[in-house]
Amino acid sequence: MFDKVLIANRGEIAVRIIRALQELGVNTLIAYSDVDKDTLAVQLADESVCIGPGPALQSYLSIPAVVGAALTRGAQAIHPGYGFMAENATFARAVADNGLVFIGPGPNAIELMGDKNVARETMKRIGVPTVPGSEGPLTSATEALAIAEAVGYPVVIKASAGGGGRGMREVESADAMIDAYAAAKAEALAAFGNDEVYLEKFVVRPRHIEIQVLADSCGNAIHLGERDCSIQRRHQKLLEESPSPAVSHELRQQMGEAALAAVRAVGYINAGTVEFLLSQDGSFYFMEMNTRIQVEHPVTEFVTLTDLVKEQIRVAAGLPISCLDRAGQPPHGHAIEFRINAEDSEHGFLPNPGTITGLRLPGGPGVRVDTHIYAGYTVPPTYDSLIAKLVVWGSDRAEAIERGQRALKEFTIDGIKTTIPFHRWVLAQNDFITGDVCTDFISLHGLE
Ligand code: MV4
Repeated sequence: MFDKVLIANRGEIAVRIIRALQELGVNTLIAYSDVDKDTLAVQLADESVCIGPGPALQSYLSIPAVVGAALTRGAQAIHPGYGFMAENATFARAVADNGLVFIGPGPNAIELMGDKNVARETMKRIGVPTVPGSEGPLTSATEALAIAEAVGYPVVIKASAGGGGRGMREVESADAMIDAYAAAKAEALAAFGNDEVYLEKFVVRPRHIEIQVLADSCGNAIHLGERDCSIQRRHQKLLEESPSPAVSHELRQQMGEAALAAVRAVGYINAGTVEFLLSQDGSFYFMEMNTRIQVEHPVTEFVTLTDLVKEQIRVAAGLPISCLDRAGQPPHGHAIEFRINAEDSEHGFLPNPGTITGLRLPGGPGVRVDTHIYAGYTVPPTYDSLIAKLVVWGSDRAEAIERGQRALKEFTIDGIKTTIPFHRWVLAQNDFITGDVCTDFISLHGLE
C-alpha cells in the first residue's frame, strides 16, 4: 500500500477520498487553491499544499503544479477524484512519467474512451449494442442524409470529442439536415477544436442506465449493477438510484456482461462506468464509458456493501479487488442520491454561492451525507455548485423514498438557496413514486 497520496481535487470528493485513505492507513496530502484554504479537506488531511490561485487553470488544472506538489512532498500516488484532470490522458501520462501512480485507468484507456466515436466503433466491433447510425465519422451532409433515411428520423449528430451531452444536435427531418450538419461541425470545432461528428438514430424518451465496473491488475473484473440517472436537467444529473425500477435481474446480467466486454476490450483497470440508453421497448445501447469515480458512486456502495474509493486505491497499488464475492449478487435493498447544489431551483437553477449561516444535517437510519460544508463556510463562485450529497438506503424502494422524504425535511441550509426544495418536490410526484421516469422528466414537468 502507498505511504502517502496526494488528492488533486476539492469539495465533497476530496473529503471522501481522504476518508478512504485514512481507513487504509495512508497519509493524506491535500492540494488546494488559495480560495480553498479554509475548506474541510484542508482541515481533515494530514498535510496540505497550496498549488496556486483560485482559477482552476492555474491550480487544479495545472499539471506542473499538481505533479510538482506530489514530488516535493514525497507522495507516491495521485487521486484525481472526478472532474478537473480525472479524464485527462496527458495528466495520467505525466504522473506515470514522473514515477508516480495515477489512481485511475491507464492513459490509453482514457484516450480510447475519450473519443466518443472511437469508443462506439470499438463497442460495435466486440458486439456490444450501439444505436444504429453512421460507420465512423460523417464525411458530408449528403452522407448524413442517406444514413438518416436508412435508420429513420429523428436522428442525432454528435461530436466525437464531446460527451456528457456536450456537442449534440437533434435532427427531426431531412429539411433540417444540411443546416444541422454544418452547425454541428462548427459547434464541435469551436467547443473542442475538433469538428469530427457522427450520426445515430435518436432514441425517444430513454432512461439513462449506467453500470459500475471494477477491474484490477490481477485479471479480475466485476460489475456492481446499475444506477438509474434519468432525472437530469441540461445534462446535469440531479438524483440517482440503484437498482433501477426498470431493470430486471436478467437485464442487469445482460448489461453487466456488455459493460465487462467493454472493460476487457480496452484493458481497463480501476473503477469505471459504462453508460447505456435504455429505450422504452427494453433494448439498451452503449453510449459512453466514464473512466473515473463518479459523483453518484455512493448509491452503488449502499446496495453492494462495498467501498469503491478504497477499491480504487487498492487496485492502483496492485492489490486484488477485495469485494469479488459481490459479483452476480442481487442488490441489497435500494438507495437514492439527492445532489444538493448551491443553486436556486425555483429560478432556473442559477448558481447561488454565499455564506452558510446555519446548517442542520439529517441523520438516523439509512442516511449518509457526503459534504464539505459547515456552518460559517462560504461557497465560492469559482467552482462547481455541488455542496452535498444526501444518500438514503431502504430495504426496498418504498422505504428509501420514505427515508428521503424524512431526511429532506430534516435537512436545512440557511444563507444560500439550494436544490433541497426541488428534491422534496420530486419525491411528491406520482410518476417518480411509481418509477415512471425518463431523461425528459424535468422538461415534461415544465422545469426546463
Ligand atoms: C442520445 C439520446 C437519444 N438518442 N443518443 C446525452 C448525454 C450523452 N451521454 C448521450 N445523450 C443522449 N444521447 C441517441 N442516439 C439522448 C441523450 C440524452 C440524454 C441521455 C442520458 C441522460 C439524459 C439525456 C438528456 C438528453 C438527451
